[in-house]
Amino acid sequence: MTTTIDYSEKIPNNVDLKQDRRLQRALESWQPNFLQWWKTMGPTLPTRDVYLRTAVNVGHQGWAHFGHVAMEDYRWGIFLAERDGERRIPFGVHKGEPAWQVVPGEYRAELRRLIVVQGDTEPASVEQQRNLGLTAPSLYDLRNLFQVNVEEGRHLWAMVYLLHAYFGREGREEAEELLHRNSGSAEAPRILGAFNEETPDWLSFFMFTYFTDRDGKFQLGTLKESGFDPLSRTCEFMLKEEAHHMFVGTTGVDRVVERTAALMREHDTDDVRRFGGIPLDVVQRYLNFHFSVSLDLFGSETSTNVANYYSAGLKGRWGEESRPDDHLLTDDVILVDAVRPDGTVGQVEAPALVGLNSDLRREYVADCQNGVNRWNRILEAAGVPQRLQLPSVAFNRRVGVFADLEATPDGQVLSAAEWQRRRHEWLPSPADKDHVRSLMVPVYEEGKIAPWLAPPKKGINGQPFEFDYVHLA
Ligand code: BYC
Ligand code: FE
Ligand code: FE
Repeated sequence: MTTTIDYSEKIPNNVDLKQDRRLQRALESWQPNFLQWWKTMGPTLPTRDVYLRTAVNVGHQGWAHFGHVAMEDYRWGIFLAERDGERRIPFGVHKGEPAWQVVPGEYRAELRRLIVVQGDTEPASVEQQRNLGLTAPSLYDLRNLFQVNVEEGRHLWAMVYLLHAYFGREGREEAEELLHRNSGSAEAPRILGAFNEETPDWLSFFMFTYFTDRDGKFQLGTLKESGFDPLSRTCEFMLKEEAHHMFVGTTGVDRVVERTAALMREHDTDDVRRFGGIPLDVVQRYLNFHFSVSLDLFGSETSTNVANYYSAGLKGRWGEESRPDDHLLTDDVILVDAVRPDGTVGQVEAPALVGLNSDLRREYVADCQNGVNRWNRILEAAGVPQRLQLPSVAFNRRVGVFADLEATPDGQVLSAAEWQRRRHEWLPSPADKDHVRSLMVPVYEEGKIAPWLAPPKKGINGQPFEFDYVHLA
C-alpha cells in the first residue's frame, strides 16, 4: 500500500489500482460518464483556470498542493487514509474483531445503502451550486466555490470506488445511478430532502456550507468508525477536505454579519436594505431554513435502521472511541426529542440503540451553536444589540416526530393554518429572496468585493485577498 499519489495515472490513486486490471477498467469506463456529468451539471461559469488545492499525499504533513489548474483537468482521484493493520472494530456485536477488509455477506445490502446515500449527496451539492459562479462577490469567493465543487466531485469518486471495488455488478449499477439522479429533478430526485433544495444565492451557499456540509462532517465521522475498513479510511480522508467547506460557511456568514453590523451602525438603522446590505432578520430566516432542513438529514429521532447499523458495526457514533461505555448499548437509554402527550415539544426516554440518530443530531446542534456564538460576538463587538439564534428542533421539520406538527422557532406549537399564514416571519419570504438576489452581482476584479459582505481576513494558502485566484475564460 503506497501513500504517495501517482499523478501519471489516468485515475490518480493510492490504492494500487494498476494491480487490479478489472477494477481499473471498470472505473475507467465510469470516468467519461463522470466528466460528461461535470460538463452538463457542474459549474456553468466558463473559466480558464482556478487556484485549487489538489491532494498529493494522505499523510499529516503537506497533503495538498496549490496551483492554477483548468477545472476540466482537475485530477479527481481515489485517496484513502493510511491503513492501520491492527485496527479493530470499535463497537457493536463484532467489537474487538479485526476490521473487515471485504464486505461481510450478511451486511452487504445495508453497507451499500449507506454508501449510496452518502455518495448521492456529493454530486447533488455540485448541481445545487452550479450557477453561483455567475454571481460571485469576489475572485476569492469564486475560487472557494470551485474548490468545494471539485472536492465534492472527488467525494463522489470516493464512494464510487467503494461501490466498484466491493459490490460487484450492483455496485456498478449504483455508480451509474449516482450520475442519473439530479438535484430537484421531478423524475429522479436526489435521495435526501436538503439536496433537492435550491442554492440560488451566496447567502444560501454560506448557510449550506455551514449547516449542510456540517451534516457531512458528522455523518462521515460516524462512518469513519465503521468496521468496514475501506469505508473508514476513505471517510477519514474526506473529513480533512470537509474542514475547508465548513470554513467557507463559517467565515462567509461572519463576513455578511460584519458588513451588516457596520451598515447598521453607520446609518443607525436595522433596515440596511437600501444601503446594499442584508438585514439581520433576513440572515436569521436563512439560518432557520438551512438549520431545519439539515436537521432532517439525521433521520427519525428513533430508528431501527440506525440500531441495526450500529449493532452490526457499520456506522458508529461521533467520537466512538472516547465514549465511556460498553460500545454495545443494549442496556442503555437515551433522551430523544418528542412531542409530549399535551402536544408540546419535549423529550422522552428511548432505548439507546434506536436513539442514535438523536445522539448524533445533538452533537451536531452543539457544534452549530458555536458558529452562532461566533456571529453574535461579531455583533457584540460592533455594538449592535441584536443576536442570532438556532431555532427549536421542532421548527420546519419534514422528517421524524415533528414532521406532522408546526412550531415557531421558539418551539411553540401552532395550528397548520396559522403557521402557514405566518411562515415568512421565520422562513425567507419571496421579498427576502428577491432582495438577496438583487445584491448578487459578480465582482471579478482582483482585490475587489461586493458591498454586501466584508472581505476575508486573509487569503488562501498564504496568498493575499488581492490575488488572481481565478482566470475567466
Ligand atoms: N430526506 O429510519 P430513518 C454530506 C429516509 S451530508 C429524505 O429515520 P435512518 C454532504 C430514510 O432514508 C451527509 N428521506 O432513517 C453535505 C429511510 O428510508 P428507507 C450524507 C429521508 O436510515 C454537503 C426513511 O426515511 N451522509 O455528506 O435511520 C455537501 C426512514 O428514515 C431523510 C449520510 O446521510 C431525508 N432528510 O437515517 C455535500 C450518511 N431522512 O430506508 C455532501 C448515510 C431519512 O426506509 N446515511 N430519510 O427507504 C445514513 O446514515 C442514513 O440513511 C440517514 C437516515 C442518516 C440519512
Ligand atoms: Fe462531501
Ligand atoms: Fe463538503
